[in-house]
Amino acid sequence: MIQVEIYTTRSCAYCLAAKRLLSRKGVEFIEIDVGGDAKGRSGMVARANGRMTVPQIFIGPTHVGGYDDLYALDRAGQLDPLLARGAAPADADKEPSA
Ligand SMILES: N[C@@H](CCC(=O)N[C@@H](CS)C(=O)NCC(=O)O)C(=O)O
Repeated sequence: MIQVEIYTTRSCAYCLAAKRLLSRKGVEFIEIDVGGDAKGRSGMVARANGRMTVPQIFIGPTHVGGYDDLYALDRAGQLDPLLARGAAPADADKEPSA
């Protein structure tokens, strides 16, 4: 299965929601807790094209974005194919929401 990574902090409702959505789908993920980890956080920001909020979710090479983006992908029927193949969805180059 494709590698799924999620940057989180402990007190983050959006992180919990994202993890629940992934878990409901039976997806295993690597959680990177950047709470109190300034170096980890700046690594996340660099990797996430400047986005500073948690969660930041990566599916294989694809930067999905935050929970809203994950949810929108799922609603659009694009999350399962992405999880299955790890390729970028057709509109992956669009500007993600904040
Ligand atoms: N729209 C974003 C909202 C994410 C968000 O606001 N996350 C909060 C924590 S739950 C955050 O990162 N706040 C700033 C911070 O913790 O530094 C998403 O769906 O992921």
